Amino acid sequence: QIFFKPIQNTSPPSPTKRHTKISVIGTGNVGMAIAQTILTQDLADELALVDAIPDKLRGEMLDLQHAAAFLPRTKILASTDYSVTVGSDLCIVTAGARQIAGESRLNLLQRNVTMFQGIIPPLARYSPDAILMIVSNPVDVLTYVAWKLSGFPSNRVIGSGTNLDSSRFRFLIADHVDVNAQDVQAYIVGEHGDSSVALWSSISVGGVPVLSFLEKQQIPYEKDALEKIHKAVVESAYEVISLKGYTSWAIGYSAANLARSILRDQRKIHPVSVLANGFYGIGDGDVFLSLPAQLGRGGVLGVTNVHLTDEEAQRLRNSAKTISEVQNQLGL
Ligand code: 6V0
Repeated sequence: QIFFKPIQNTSPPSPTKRHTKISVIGTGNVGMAIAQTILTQDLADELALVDAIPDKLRGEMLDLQHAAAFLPRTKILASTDYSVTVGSDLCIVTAGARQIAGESRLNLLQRNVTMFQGIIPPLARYSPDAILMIVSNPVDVLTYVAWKLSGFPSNRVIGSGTNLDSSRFRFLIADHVDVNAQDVQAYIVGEHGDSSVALWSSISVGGVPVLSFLEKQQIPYEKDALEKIHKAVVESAYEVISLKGYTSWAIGYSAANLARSILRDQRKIHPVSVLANGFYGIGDGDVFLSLPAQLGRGGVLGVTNVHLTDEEAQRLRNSAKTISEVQNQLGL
């Protein structure tokens, strides 16, 4: 009112422009990489940050707010109290316990489950219509845990899953044939991490299906060479962690990429962790793992019926079995 004289008799703001709110839970390396990508890509009108450590949280909020002059306008809030997340369209959970030296994976998981018991119910209470995106590891099991604890329908609970693994895969193939990674279509599905499944028959470069092209041209290729690329994808996360201590930038872009597809109703297909029962012969118990899923404002809109070889389908079912066995030990 001091600097601007309001214009009288203007029409009310257009009702078609929705106010979009994203909450990020856990402001560690991953949470902050996601937050800053969301800001630079102008994905939200309001961004709420939550963490258990108040000083670090306030420091991160101020640091981001100080970039306001260089960014699209976004209101940034932060609190250790979940009321700050009220009315979110999308809640991204990155909070995770750090592995203690000598601790088993199962024990670490159990600690993360206890942590989720304090995170998911208040998130669901304050934003009953939100979509939950889980990033914390082990992401497939924790997405299942979030689904159970939230009481949300499964289409509104998604794990970031192998969207990142697939991006690493596309980068390696693109690097190999010297093209833009955005022109490479390739999916890794299944469990995020060690037992993930590369869908070789799905690879195309600029619309050309690679394996059938090689076969038609009678260009020999070694199955071993393909396996090596997949192995490099699996090992790349370990390599980054051994070199810089954590991974952040790629998961930041990966999660923001999913946020865009969801909030802007892009209906794009992403390999993400979804409730997988009934797809590709996966049947024993409720299990979340990554399948190529179409994402939009309603969350998961459907799962693509990609062609899997018998071996790929079997590997996927093995992945499901491994995840299901871990879940059964949690007593949820
Ligand atoms: P980090 O830097 O230790 O950050 C974790 C954050 O969580 C810290 O700021 C903690 O204070 C906070 N936190 C701990 N307990 C709570 C709680 N109860 N409530 C709210 N906040 C809490 O870890 P980093 O950011 O590197 O990783 C976070 C998680 O992401 C880990 O589980 C990683 O394994 C996982 N990642 C998942 C990836 C994926 O592709 N799905 C990729 C990279 C990392």
